[in-house]
Amino acid sequence: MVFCCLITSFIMVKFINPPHPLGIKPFGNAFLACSNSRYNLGALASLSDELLLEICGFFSLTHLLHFGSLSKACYAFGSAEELWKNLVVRKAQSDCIWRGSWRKTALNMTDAEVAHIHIDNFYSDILYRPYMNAFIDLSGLPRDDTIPRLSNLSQDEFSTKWSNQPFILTEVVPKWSASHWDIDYLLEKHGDHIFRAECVDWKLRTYIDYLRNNQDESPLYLFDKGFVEKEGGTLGDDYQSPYEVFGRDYFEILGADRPDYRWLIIGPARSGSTFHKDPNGTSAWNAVITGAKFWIMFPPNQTPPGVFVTPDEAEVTSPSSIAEWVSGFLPEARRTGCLEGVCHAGEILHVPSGWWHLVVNLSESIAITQNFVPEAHLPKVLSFLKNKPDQISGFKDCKDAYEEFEKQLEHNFPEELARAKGKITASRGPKKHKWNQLRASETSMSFSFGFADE
Ligand SMILES: O=C(O)CCC(=O)C(=O)O
Ligand SMILES: [Fe+2]
Repeated sequence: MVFCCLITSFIMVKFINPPHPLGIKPFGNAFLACSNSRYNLGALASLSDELLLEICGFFSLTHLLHFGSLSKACYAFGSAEELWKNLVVRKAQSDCIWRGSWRKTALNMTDAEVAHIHIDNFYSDILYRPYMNAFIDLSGLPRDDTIPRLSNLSQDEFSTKWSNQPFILTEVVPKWSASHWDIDYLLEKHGDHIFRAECVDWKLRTYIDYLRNNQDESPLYLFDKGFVEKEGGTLGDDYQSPYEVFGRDYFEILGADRPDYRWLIIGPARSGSTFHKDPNGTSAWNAVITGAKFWIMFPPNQTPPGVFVTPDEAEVTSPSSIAEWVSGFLPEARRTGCLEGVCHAGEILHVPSGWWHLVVNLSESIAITQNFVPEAHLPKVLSFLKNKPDQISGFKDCKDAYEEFEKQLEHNFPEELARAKGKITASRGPKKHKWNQLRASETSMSFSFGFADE
């Protein structure tokens, strides 16, 4: 596979390149090949691979099956897993049985029923790449831990020194009994209960079958915000206000009206979260119960390489998968100075308000994350709720989140509210004429018009 290098040569991260199960090769190989089975597509051969896949995306299950039986080249397109995934997701069955691939699941096929077809001389990056990305070698990712690792921290140290810094707490034992959770325990308690994993609501049992047997480039990630209240209630019993280090969470005063704030997270190796900032200006802790997570973090004002954001940060665009970002941009991220580290089972990572983060599970993992508002970030959260109402998320019925939060703070914590408002005003500084603003930024005078990452 000499010309694999055409698409993989610029990739610094190691991939174990197994042959594609249908024999599809990276496009570069076509330049030295004597024949190309793409021409079996007939008139369709003039369309780009992207367009062909797009068209196949409109087919029903039966039409996709028929299209795939027209020729080997049609079979190559008609077997693309993303097409079958869409069909399964559209059907939205909570009692779906995972069969090891999206195609087999959609067609409810066992391995014995699958035809073994080999397509010679077929070259396509768009069909080969997702398969290659599923074989990223994660063990080569972690380098030096640049996220500080602290064995312990007092509430006071957190609020005075660390509320703006990522860190990993290594020895703080949470006040919960979730530390004994593992997949078998969760299956026993909740195997037949429905959990949310991105675009599907599946029985936990089905999700675990998927987790243990899939070759997706970006495996579905179980991210369930209702785990504490889940029927049977045992997860809720195990989960009592876990960490003192982070102090008071000011969103607690919103009671049942607070936005979504805690999630059970389960995923296989390779699953994870692409670059984002946490919602509503909140901070978060993320506690790993089993497995290990690799974190890359950037401060609020430093947009990660390969990530594009609109000026108001309402829209974030980044490569389609974590493997794609890692292979294309990790070296540059390291050059520009990201923070990185591995959070192991029993450890908790702190995500300060506004920090960019990308997370990838190095192995099958269970974690819990909770978002909170420490006093140090009250000004940021208030500013966010006031200035970005269109980006507020996770509130249920609250009409004006800012007004409600301000009212509750006024009632319960008037001094903290006054201090926060004072900081917001101070950070805006005196109003300046546009010309003076421009001069100030040109001469690098320290002058800010709002919170740095707003
Ligand atoms: O565990 C993960 O994938 C990351 C979740 C996350 O983004 C967070 O805890 O803020
Ligand atoms: Fe996050």
